[in-house]
Amino acid sequence: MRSQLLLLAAGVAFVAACKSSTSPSGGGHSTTISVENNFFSPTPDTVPVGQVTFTWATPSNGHNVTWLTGPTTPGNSQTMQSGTFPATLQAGTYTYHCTIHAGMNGTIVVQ
Ligand SMILES: [Cu+2]
Repeated sequence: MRSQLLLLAAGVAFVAACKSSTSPSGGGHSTTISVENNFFSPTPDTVPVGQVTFTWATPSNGHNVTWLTGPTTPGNSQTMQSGTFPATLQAGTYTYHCTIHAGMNGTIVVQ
């Protein structure tokens, strides 16, 4: 049990180190975007036309998805502490943020 906890702690530390990078080579190709404290992952995210689903990681400070720019304006989410939020996207580049946490921004490139 103790060794499992240590492994978990090491994994969390590794992920945290990755997230601190601002390298433009970061990003992903996932139709599921995690809403973390206080960042979105992956971002930038490259996906096909269609639906993406934001999934709140818990425990959550409470976050929302509010669209900023893009070829269409999907509805915004409520501020939530758990759950999921779907959005249907057209081709183009979308930007969004959480209105509560400065710097909690995301980009989705829809191809
Ligand atoms: Cu937030």
